[in-house]
Amino acid sequence: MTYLSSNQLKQYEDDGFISPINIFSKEKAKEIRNEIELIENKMPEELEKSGRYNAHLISPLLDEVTHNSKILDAVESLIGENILVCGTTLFIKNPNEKGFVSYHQDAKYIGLEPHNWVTAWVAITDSNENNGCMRMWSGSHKDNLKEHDQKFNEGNLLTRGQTVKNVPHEETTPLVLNAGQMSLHHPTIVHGSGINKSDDRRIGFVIQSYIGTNVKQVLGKNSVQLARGKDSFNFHEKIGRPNSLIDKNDLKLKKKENDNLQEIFYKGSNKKGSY
Ligand SMILES: O=C(O)CCC(=O)C(=O)O
Repeated sequence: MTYLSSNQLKQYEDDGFISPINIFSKEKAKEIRNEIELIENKMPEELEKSGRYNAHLISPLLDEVTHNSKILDAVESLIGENILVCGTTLFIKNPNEKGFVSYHQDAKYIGLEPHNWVTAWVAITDSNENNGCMRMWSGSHKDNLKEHDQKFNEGNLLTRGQTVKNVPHEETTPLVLNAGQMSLHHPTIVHGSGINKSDDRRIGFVIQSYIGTNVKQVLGKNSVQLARGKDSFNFHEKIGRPNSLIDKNDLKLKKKENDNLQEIFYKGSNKKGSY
């Protein structure tokens, strides 16, 4: 099944991303935002810092997004019919905070090889130039992996402040999305985002990433969910889907997964420097 037109497939090949893609209504997006904020209110630390990873394991609505058939149809057109969910991240930028994401390539630090995977960025709120939407360096996915500085800079939402130098910011494309739309991006495209200058939150729920069953984790270990098709490679441990909202056992599983992820994200880190 495909949810993408031939123009969109060409956009992915030429530019390294596809945007925007309609997935669900604004009303559904609001319902999801409410569930995220309910978790934040009940358990203030649960979605902060490294807690922002794998919220789909404790939120039935984020789980529903992760396994949404329109998203999976689109993903299938890019990586094939056997699809695993490797993890998710909530990228939240609150107004009056200095959160930004430096220009980087996901494939540089995620450890997923070969690059038969794709990242889906789902807008839970509108995302635009004023509130710090993602910006893509079109065509940069065709180059080799670039050197990244590790800046550990304040406000940077990346664990090590991984930064590609000399990105022509003026030439990058802003991915403007309405709540309920998504973009898809290639593992090697250079991308980043600026700070939120609006007076509301910018919330992106990112499936990072959907991987083909032939993809290995070469920097550590992380578990996966089967999203579609079958897995005849069995490279990864499989985990289930949430029992209910912030279930006790699901919270433990999320913690375990996120501890493993920290290992991967800090691998190769030599404090400040390049890699
Ligand atoms: O949400 C953002 O601003 C950046 C997200 C990102 O870098 C990603 O999804 O790979």
